[in-house]
Amino acid sequence: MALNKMKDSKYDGTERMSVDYVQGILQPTPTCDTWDQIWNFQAKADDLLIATYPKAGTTWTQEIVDLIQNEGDIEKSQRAPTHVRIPFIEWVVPSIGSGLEQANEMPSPRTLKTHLPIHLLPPSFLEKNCKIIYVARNPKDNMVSYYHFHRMNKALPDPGTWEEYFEKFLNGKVCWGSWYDHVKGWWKAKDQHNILYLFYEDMKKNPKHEIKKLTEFIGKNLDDKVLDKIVHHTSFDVMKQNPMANYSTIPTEIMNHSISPFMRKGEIGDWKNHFTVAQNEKFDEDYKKNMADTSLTFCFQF
Ligand code: PPS
Repeated sequence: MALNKMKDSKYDGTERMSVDYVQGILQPTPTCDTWDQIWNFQAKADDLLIATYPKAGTTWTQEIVDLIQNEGDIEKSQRAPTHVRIPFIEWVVPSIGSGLEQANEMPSPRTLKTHLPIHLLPPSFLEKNCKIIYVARNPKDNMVSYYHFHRMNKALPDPGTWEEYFEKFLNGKVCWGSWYDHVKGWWKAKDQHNILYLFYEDMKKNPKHEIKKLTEFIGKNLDDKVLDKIVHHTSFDVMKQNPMANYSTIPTEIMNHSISPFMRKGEIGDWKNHFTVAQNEKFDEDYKKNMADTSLTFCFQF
């Protein structure tokens, strides 16, 4: 379907978004319908891409990157909501807009967001050797965060009960596919391409250290005072109160923060409040099997 036709669609959040498949990966239907245009997206050499599995710390990283690029200028970071400042290239919510159109209309240098697994990334990003920041989060907390996000966000399917969602996540039957394939695919690619691979848990434990890494990767040189300012303005508590970073500008019919706020807890280890003993055992067994072929490791508690 053409993007301009999508705009006329009646999707307004009164019903849950339907899903379909792109090469075996579940995606919201509007993304599937515009897949050819997404796949053929023309990245430019000076694009900076933030890539994540959903709920791995994307918005946090977007806010940090925007502040680094604007040398800690808080007023500039207040110019628009996150999804307007940094288009989400495969995101199409007919009543709100299309990330692809936003990106195409944006002047360079652009910072963009994607949740696509590496094998579905529009090829021009790697062909143009774009800088890519990838952030991964431990799968237990990632799953819990994604479950609550489904509950509050009508642009995703109904998650069902926690027990049902747990099985879907484990089997990769959620939008953007298997967490395992995602984090492992990008991990494998990081040494061949211009990719900085970061972890949510490291950002939580030592934000200044990770912000410095990001600053260096982006090619900026910021003094200590500016770095401290960025640490403060991108802390969970400050971002939670920031309407330009907490998704409160999205209509309530689509994202209902009274069901579960977008800025929910922002912690390491909240999975312990959700996983039963049996689920934890099942998860650990599955994790061991799926992570046997990678050097990638995760931290599950602070
Ligand atoms: S999305 O929809 O995929 O873009 O979501 P994403 O931004 O990747 O993930 C949302 C989770 O990240 C938490 N978050 C933060 N944690 C710590 N510090 C800061 N500043 C921060 N900003 C966002 C957010 O609360 C979601 O995690 P949960 O566990 O649900 O709280």
